[in-house]
Amino acid sequence: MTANGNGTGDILGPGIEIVAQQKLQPDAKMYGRMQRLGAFFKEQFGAEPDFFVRVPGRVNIIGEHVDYCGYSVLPMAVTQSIVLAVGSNPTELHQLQLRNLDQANFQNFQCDLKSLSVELPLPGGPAWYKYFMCGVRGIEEHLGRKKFSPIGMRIAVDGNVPLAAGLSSSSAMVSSAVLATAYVQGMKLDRKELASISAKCEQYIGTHSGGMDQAIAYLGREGCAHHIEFHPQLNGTPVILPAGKCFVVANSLAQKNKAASSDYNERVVECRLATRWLARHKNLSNWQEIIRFIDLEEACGMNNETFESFIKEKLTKLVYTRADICQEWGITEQELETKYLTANTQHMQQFKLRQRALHVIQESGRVVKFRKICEQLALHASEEDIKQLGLLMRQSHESLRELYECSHPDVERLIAISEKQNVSARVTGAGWGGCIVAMCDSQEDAAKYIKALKRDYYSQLPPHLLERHQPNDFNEVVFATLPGNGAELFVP
Ligand code: NG1
Repeated sequence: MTANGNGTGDILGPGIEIVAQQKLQPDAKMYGRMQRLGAFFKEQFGAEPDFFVRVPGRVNIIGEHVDYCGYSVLPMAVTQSIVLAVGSNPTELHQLQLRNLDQANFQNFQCDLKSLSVELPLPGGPAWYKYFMCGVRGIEEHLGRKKFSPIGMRIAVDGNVPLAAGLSSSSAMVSSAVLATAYVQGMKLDRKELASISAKCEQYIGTHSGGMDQAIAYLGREGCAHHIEFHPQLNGTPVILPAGKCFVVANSLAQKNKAASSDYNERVVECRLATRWLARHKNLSNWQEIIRFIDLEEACGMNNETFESFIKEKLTKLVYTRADICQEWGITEQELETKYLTANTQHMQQFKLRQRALHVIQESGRVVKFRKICEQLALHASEEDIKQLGLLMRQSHESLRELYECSHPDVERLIAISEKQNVSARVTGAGWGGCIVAMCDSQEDAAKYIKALKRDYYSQLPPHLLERHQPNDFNEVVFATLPGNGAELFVP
C-alpha cells in the first residue's frame, strides 16, 4: 500500500480511502513531537513504540448545530492534534496502559480489555481516559466480541488541541483511540468507516452529537476545507477556500465541557421534538420515529424555503411547555420523559421548538450557499461573492446567539472587537464559550486583526489567565490557521 502526501492510501474501490501506514521521516512535520513522545514512552514502559497515530482537531467554518439533524457542515482540520505512541504489552497481555505526557494534569490509567466498560460521566465531566475507552469500545462493538481480540496496548498520549474550546479535542481523542485499536486489530482502516465508528462510539460519553468532528478528523486534507454530508451516507467533498483569505481562530478561554452539562443534549432534544411535531402535522403515520429534520424534509419533498415557511406556520409559540406537548400528542409526562428526553435532559420544562428549528433550517441553507460561492470564487474572483461569504458567517453567528442561545458574554466581546475591525466572525463548535473563527482578507489583515484582539481582549484577561498566556504572547489562544491533514499513522 502506498501513501500520498496526506497519508491517504490507494483508493481501494469507489469512495474507499484508507489511512495508509507512512514511514516516519526526519523531515516530517511531526518528527520532533513524535521523537519527544517516543522518548516519554520509553521512559514509561522501557521499550520503543511500534507506531504513532496523529488525529487533528478541527475548526468549523460554517454549519453549526446541524450535523445531528442530518445536514451538511463545512469544517477544516487544524494543525493542533492528539498524537499517540503505541506499543504492545508483552507482560500483561490483555492490559491497556495509558500515560499522558502532561503528567501533572492527566492521571495514569490501566484496565483489562477483556472486561471493558465506559459508564456515563459523573457530574464534572468524564475523566480524560474515558474518551479513549469509548474508542476502544467502539472497535470492540464493531468487530463483535468474537472477532475482537483483547490485545494489550501501551500508549503514551500528547494532545495540544485546546480543551473544551469548540475545536473538537474530545473527538480527536476518541478517533485516535479508534484508529490505534483498529490497526492493532488488523482492520482495513477505511477512513469513512473509522469516522462512522468514532462518531457512534463517542455517544457512550453521553453526548448525542452528530458526526462532524470525527468525519473531518479522518477526511481532512491539507489545503482545503471539506463539505461533509451525512445523508444519505457520509461523504466529504474538498472545498477550496477563497485565494488569499486567512482564517483566524480566537479562544475566548471560557471553557465549556459539553459532557459535564446538559445544554448540548437539550438542543438535540428540542430539535427531535420539533421534527416529530412537524411530522405529525404532515400526517405521517411514523411521525414518532422521525427525529432528524433532513428525514422529514425528504419524506415530504420540501426544500429549504418551503421547510422554513412550514416551521413558521406550524410552530407558532415562542415557548412550548410539557403540557403543550403532552396534550398535542396525547401522552403523559412520564411518557415524555422516558420516550422523548435523554438521561441528562429529564429536568426540561420548556422547549423552544420554533427557534431551534428555524436556526437549523436556515443554517443548513447557509452551508450550501457558502460552498457554492467558494466554488464560484475558484473560477473567477468577485468582491461581491467575498462579501456574501462574510455575511453568511455573520448571519450564522447571529442565529446561534439569538435562536440557538449558545453564545457566551466573552465570545460576544470577541465578536464585537471583530465587528469593529470589520472582520466577519462567528462562534465555532458547540458554543457556550470556546472559540470564534474569523475570515480575514489577507495574511497582513489577519496579523492586524490578531494584534487588535491581543490589545483589546487578551491583554485585559484576569491575572491568572494573563499569567498563563502572556509569556507566549497569546500565540496558543489566537492564531491564523490553514487546513491540515486528517488522521495519519506512522511507523518508525
Ligand atoms: P464541539 O463541542 O465543538 O467539539 C459539537 C459536536 C459536533 C457539532 C458541534 C456543533 C461533539 C463531539 N461534537 O462540537 O458534532 O454538533 O458541537 O455544530 O459533540
